[in-house]
Amino acid sequence: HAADAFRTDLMTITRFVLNEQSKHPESRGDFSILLSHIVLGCKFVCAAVNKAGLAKLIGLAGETNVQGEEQKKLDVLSNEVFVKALVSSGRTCILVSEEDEDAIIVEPSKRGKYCVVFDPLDGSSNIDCGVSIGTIFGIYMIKDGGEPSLEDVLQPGKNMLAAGYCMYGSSCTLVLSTGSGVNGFTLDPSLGEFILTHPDIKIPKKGKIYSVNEGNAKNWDGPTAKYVEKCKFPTDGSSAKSLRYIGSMVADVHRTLLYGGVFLYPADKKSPNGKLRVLYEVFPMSFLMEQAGGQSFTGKERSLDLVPKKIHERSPIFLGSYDDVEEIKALYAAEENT
Ligand code: P6P
Repeated sequence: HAADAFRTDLMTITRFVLNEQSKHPESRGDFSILLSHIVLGCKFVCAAVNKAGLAKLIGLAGETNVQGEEQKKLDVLSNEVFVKALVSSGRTCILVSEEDEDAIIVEPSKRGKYCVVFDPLDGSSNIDCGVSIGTIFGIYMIKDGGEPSLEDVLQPGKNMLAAGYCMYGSSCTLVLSTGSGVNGFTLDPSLGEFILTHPDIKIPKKGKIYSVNEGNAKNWDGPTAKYVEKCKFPTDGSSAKSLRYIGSMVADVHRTLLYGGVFLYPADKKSPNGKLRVLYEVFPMSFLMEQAGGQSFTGKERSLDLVPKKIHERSPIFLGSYDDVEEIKALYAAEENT
């Protein structure tokens, strides 16, 4: 009846983060303040993405809208929003964005102890056709209290304190882990609040879906080719897996997290390190997968063990259901031993 329409005990992301903080009595709340600024950025981008079709925000910078204002491309706009939100939080000291060639060192008066790596609008090439896109982020603690430097962000993914993504699609869903499990929140536009809708997400141990760009098949290495062959023509009597590939990492990973299966962006002859970026695509998604009971592999090692040398370096990635990734690891190990 009517009372159910308005659940009164709303678990908002703000309340959730403060609950997490209360588990660390020594905490001064810096982390909660940082996360609240990331959430603000996501709300802004969500509104901008939803308006894009109407306000001609789509397409190349330089277009002018009905007010004759110079329009920024959505990913440029999103980047500015996140950089400003993170700097104004007063809790960051160095930022790495997919949109900026160089790391951003925060001015001394606004510095905090966290380093944030992010892709403000991943998959933005899909905006014009309405495919879901997203923001991906990861958070490190500065290595030592000194002057912030690249050493503070060239840390292995296993050192991340938190990671998450916000997917802008039919609804706006923020998936977050602060190191003790994964939780999903959906934006209620009438409240302007992210509400806990997916508590304690766990990825199925094994899945029936594989997700890869088959168009690159001619360039794959042996183990990847063998694994995809097994998905299509299983030899153990199991049914073939379904192929689902959206071409927007946040959407493909979100489906993998909820439904199970495996997402691959392998190395190939053209791109020996694959396409996806270590700091703000591979690490955050791998962090979430492990926290949800899945795993992530680069073809050589556990993705989170990788130590990046450059802030925009790439790595192959195989992530998803634990058992599915185990199969891929076995194929790469077998190749090692030949
Ligand atoms: P391909 C989008 O451009 C992106 O960076 C990821 O979001 C996505 O997973 C990947 O590239 C798709 O790449 O080569 O399959 O089009």
